[in-house]
Amino acid sequence: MTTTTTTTVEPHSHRAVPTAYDIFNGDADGLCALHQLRTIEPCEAVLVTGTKRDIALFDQLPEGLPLQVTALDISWDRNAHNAAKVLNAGGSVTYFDHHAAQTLTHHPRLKSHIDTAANVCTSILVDRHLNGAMHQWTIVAAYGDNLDAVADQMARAHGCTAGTRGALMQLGYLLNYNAYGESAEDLHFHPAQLYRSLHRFESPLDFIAKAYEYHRLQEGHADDQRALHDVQPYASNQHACVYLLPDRPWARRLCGLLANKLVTSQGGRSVAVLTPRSDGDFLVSLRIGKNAACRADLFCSRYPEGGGRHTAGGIDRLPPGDLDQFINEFFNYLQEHTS
Ligand SMILES: [Mn+2]
Repeated sequence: MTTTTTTTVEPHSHRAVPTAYDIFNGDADGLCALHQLRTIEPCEAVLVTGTKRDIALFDQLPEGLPLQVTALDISWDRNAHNAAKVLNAGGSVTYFDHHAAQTLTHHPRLKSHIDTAANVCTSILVDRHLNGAMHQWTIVAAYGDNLDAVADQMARAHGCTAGTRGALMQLGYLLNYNAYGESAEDLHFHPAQLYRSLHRFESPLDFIAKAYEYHRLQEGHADDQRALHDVQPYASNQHACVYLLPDRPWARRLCGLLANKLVTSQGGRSVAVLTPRSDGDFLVSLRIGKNAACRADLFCSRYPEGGGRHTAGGIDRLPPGDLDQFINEFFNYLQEHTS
């Protein structure tokens, strides 16, 4: 039996075309930032979000309309071109972010709250804007964005008990974990769904105690950790280990976090984690261990879709035929830069 769904548009509908858009990174920081902002400054907006790697979200906006866009936790530089289109069409843009913004310009309808200091995340910028009205969610976001020392300090200043601090940390970690995957299909929850769930809770402790989504994330994370137990290095020497993960959603969720975890447990050795993409190529997450005096971004940028930061880099696409050569080059690079 076939079921057909039809949408009927009322000819004299007074419903306006939506013009307000909230666009945000689907990680802990993006979720917590929008939740705080929309609890204190409510707005019926269309949500645009995705995985942690989906940064160029302005691409998804309709063109040529005077939209009212609020953007959170996505780099200005990656969206500058399409943000300018919104402004040129008569729209307005409010921007909260802590990533690269070297191309930031002034415009009468652009309100930017951008600070690229290492000790802030987007939720901290929203927290400043709202005078700390929902501070516990900022603490969750800081833990989720790997700003543990900043989060600890905020939790102490806020008078959190050790138990509360631990719970907020775990929530930040799990919200962040949910955002990792090649596409939204790999995630336990689409970040828009996770946002709608947590937006019902003024206190993160109530979300932890009552939300189905929180318990599902705890279970999903535990299942993924069990799957990881069977993973062995594909190749290794005294300088580095290379891991090849199976073609499974859990592997695409964990690859970035796994690389972070492995590099701290390998006695200073460097690590590359290769995860099969849905198109057959590999995604590479690479971390330089403390024994080596070299840079992950410099090594990764030898490859067409590679880049990153000093200690953490990645290659978006490595053809399987290049696997052996990649391993040789990685091992040689570390050999040259380890005393
Ligand atoms: Mn962030």
